[in-house]
Amino acid sequence: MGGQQSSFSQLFTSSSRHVVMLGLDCAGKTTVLYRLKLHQYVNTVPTIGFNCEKVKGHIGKSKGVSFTVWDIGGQDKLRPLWRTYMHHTEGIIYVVDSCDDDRLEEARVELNRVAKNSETIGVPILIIANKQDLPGARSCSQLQTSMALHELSSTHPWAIMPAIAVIGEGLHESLNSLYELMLSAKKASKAKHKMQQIKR
Ligand code: G3D
Ligand code: MG
Repeated sequence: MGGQQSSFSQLFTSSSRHVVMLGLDCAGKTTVLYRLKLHQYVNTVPTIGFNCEKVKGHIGKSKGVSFTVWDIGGQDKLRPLWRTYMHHTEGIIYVVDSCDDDRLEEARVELNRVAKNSETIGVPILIIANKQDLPGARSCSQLQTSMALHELSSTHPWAIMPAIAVIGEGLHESLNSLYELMLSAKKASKAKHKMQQIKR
């Protein structure tokens, strides 16, 4: 199931919110995408390049809202590609394997790199603390501390949500949480623009 199968003419419509999903390889990004899209578990293979799907929000403010979600391959040799997909994105989902203590530092460094990229400044970031079903999974508050998420606050609205992508738990809640951040960011930017106009 690859992005190549998607119709590009359908993807680039303003009626759909552009969201990029990033994270290390094996964090569960492709599982998240196809759970959101198909409401079933899809046996994934390592993503070479990207997958892209249109997904509809199911709950809260995101209910009925259409999202175009890009799932970008997370292997280290593919990470330079992330930059390309961050252009014009309205929201970022960053998936973390909550059990993979050995790679938590790598996940923190990569998230930091994303946050420092000038293309993403001000873009809301929703961190998914995935694989909460596994023994030893770190809680959201533990990840918040160990990944120093407070450092994001100066440049990005952000939130962290727990999930079990294999059964779909927490995914629509996460999408809704991202959408709420996107709405607040839009409101704040509109207000700032208005203030600047008044000052002139
Ligand atoms: P990626 O796209 O980020 O590289 P994938 O990750 O979606 O391909 O998932 C990597 C592996 O993690 C897959 O297992 C997948 O089933 C598993 N996984 C994803 N989400 C969860 C979860 O919530 N809980 C558990 N226990 N496993 C999860 P395989 O065995 O196919 O490599
Ligand atoms: Mg993948």
